[in-house]
Amino acid sequence: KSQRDWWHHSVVYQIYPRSFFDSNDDGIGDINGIIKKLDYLKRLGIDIVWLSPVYDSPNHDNGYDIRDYTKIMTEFGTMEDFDLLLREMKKRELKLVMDLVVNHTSDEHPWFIESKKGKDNPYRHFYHWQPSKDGHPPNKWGACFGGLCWTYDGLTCEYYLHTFTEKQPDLNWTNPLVREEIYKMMRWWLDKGVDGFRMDVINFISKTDGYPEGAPIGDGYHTNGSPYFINGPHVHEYIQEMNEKVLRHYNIVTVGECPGAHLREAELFTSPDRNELDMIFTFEHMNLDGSKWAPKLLDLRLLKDHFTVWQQQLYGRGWNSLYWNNHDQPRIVSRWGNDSAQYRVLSAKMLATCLHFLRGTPYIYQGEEIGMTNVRFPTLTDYRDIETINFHRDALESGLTLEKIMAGIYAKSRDNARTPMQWSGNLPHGGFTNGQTDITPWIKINPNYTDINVEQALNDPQSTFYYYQKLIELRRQMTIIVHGKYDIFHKDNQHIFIYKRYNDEGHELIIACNFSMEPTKIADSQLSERLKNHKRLVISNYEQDNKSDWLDFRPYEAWALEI
Ligand code: TEU
Ligand code: CA
Repeated sequence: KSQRDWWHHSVVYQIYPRSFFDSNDDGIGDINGIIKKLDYLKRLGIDIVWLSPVYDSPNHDNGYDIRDYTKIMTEFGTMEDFDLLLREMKKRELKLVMDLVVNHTSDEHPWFIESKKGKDNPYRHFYHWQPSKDGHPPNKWGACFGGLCWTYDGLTCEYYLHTFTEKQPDLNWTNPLVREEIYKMMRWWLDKGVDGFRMDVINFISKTDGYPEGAPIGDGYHTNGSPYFINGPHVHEYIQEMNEKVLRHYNIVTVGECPGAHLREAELFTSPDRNELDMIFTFEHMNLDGSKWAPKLLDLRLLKDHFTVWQQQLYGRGWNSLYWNNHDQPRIVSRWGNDSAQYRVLSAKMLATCLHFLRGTPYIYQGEEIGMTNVRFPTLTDYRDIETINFHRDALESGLTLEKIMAGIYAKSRDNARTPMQWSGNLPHGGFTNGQTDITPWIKINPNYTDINVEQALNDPQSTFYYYQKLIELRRQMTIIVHGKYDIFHKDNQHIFIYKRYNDEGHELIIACNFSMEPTKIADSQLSERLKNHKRLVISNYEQDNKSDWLDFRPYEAWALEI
């Protein structure tokens, strides 16, 4: 069994290929670009790469709308390039996790094209088709990126279901033929030698029979259908079947992306004796700072409670994934740290400390390791993300001021994470593409690449990069980080997150992070005394000579002590 649990002590790096590295100067990141940067990843020390979709796609949602599951997107390269990537990764003992997008396909997938042709088409029931109800759509569920979940098709006079955009029709998982096709495709990739899957919105695949109407959501028209398609009635049955027919026959890692999944669902998905998945991405902590487009300041106590519950309750019952960032989230240093010149590096290291000493498998999103920040493009024309574009349109229609709209976009747009990777300070594109001024990258680079870039980070021993490198190395050296138990101190403190990792043999680490730019002191003489008598300073984002009180924190100070 333990040989199959390698992902317990692994660190994952997520690549969003379109924005990673462009090897042929057309302004779009590609597979050969990834191959060129494998030694960089090796140097960072990660074990696994999760690759966002590289499959053939019309790119309405940047590859999360797949037209052909076994063809590589032309802009990214060829299947030969992919095979070479896999070989080069194996050579370096790096594992490759593919994105598996099977809640929906593109509307240009041959299955959907067939499905549209007629009610008797053999592919009709690959998707969710419904007749109108008294001249209206089957219900008023709002779709994830705006508009209705149903689109009418004039040829057969029926509606099809899409929980995302109209170009992403949902597959009908009640149909065993659909499931078999998906399993076949998964085996095809696994037989090639890939090491697992990150499963896109996998807890959306089962819909409640009859598509019941949801509660009004307050925009005057749409309703909330999510109780009927998130964590739906048969989802665990399907995943157990997928496990039985595919997953268990390979030594792989699986992570389910699960918006709206809480502790109970996490346990159901990841408890080893249920034979489903290895871990899930929860969104609980991502939803603590207000709604998507109307962000609020984070109350640190809520974040501490979240981690405490998950760390303690999943112990021995399941497994956590640990993340601050991905291609859908704003940059963490801008979000819960401080991206000013004075505090950017300090706060990026603080956030890394907080996350990387927890129990679970950590995920690093490209650019996080050099402290890349959010971007502020002056107008909508520079944005590419379909969610952002749709929000802008709907918000304007609903009468929101442009100022408020842009404030929401600056804080939360997914494009914050999707600007090109900042490899160097070289003009004009920061080393992302070597195309000259006649080439524009598919999305503009963050203008701060002149200061924040990989070349700079590698030349600076105090950089965020080397701090991440050390955290990764520590996880490799110290089993307490992988397997230790967790407890929290001073849970009501609003600025400091201080917790311990420990085992029954008396091994103990205490980790502390000041989430604020204020110097803060915790009055706890007993704890202070224990900290003074520590065995070893494991890591810190400040120099720690002549420290008199470990509970007296400077702005964004973080440290870990072995007790
Ligand atoms: O994201 C699922 C998801 O829940 C997102 O809608 C998320 O809430 C939103 O992006 C936050 O702004 C997955 C993929 O990660 C995302 O890129 C895709 O667009 C989406 O599924 C549809 O495939
Ligand atoms: Ca390219």
